[in-house]
Amino acid sequence: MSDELILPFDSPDAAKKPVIALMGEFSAGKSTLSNLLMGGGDLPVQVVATRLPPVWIRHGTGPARRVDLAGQQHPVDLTDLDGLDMADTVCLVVESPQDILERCDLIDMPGISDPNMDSETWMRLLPRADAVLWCTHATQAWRQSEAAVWASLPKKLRRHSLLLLTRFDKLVTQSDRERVLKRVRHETDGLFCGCLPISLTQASAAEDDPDLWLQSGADAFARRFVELLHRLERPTRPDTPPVATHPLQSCAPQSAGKVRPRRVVPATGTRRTARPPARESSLSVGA
Ligand SMILES: Nc1nc2c(ncn2[C@@H]2O[C@H](COP(=O)(O)OP(=O)(O)O)[C@@H](O)[C@H]2O)c(=O)[nH]1
Ligand SMILES: [Mg+2]
Repeated sequence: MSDELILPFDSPDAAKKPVIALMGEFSAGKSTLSNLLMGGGDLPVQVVATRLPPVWIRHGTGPARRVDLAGQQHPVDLTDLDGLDMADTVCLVVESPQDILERCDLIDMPGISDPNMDSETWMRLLPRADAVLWCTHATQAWRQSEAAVWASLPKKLRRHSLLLLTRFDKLVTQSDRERVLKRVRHETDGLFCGCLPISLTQASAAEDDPDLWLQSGADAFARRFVELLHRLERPTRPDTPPVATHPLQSCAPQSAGKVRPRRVVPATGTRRTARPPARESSLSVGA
């Protein structure tokens, strides 16, 4: 894997935000997860379509563009991606003013086994990732193809990456949930810093329903994700104030143990300490 690639938005390491790659098989929920992280998202719908190169999502309000292999940027029409020159595309860059993007960049990767997408396409961007959120279908979780790809990726990613058992709502009985979670946790022991069940569709539908948010597993995930970002944040220049926002504040408990779904609120000033461990949700069997 070469890191000779030059990206137009490369910045000195000290000023770099953590880069979080969303990976997994086709249809595992990567784009749904990126929408959830964006708080419902305002990305054009085409960007969550299939058969796309990696989509690098950054903070800003600039137009979408394509980055070619030489690091040059070209305007791109997100409503008409059919003619995209995949062979000469490193990624699409999409900007959004969402608060979470003040804390990290997201890369929505193509499916790992996508027959229409050379794995080189996403492999070449991986050296840029500080952590991976790996989505695996709960009903067929942690296939050999996933284990093989993950084993081939840099070991340093393991310390900060989370495995998400998506579509956990598809496992109906509690015993199935416990069985699958136990098996996957056993099989991936030491390969991720956490393995969490989540229903992305329930979480997306939770809106202002704190119970559904908790039940979906999103609350537990949000806590772990905030912890992860906190660990990954690099010190910026000494005269730079600490990060101004705290993403996924939804996980902050309110009185009576309630949570506030997907609100992003300003931080109180200093950088926060690690968050308390996740509370149990109905999906998180023995987290
Ligand atoms: N029931 C259920 N459906 C999900 C969940 N996550 C994603 N989906 C659905 O699975 C399909 C593929 O999701 P998508 O995010 O596009 O997958 P991607 O190919 O990994 O980006 C979409 O129809 C989603 O609504 C989940 O947790 N539960
Ligand atoms: Mg997708």
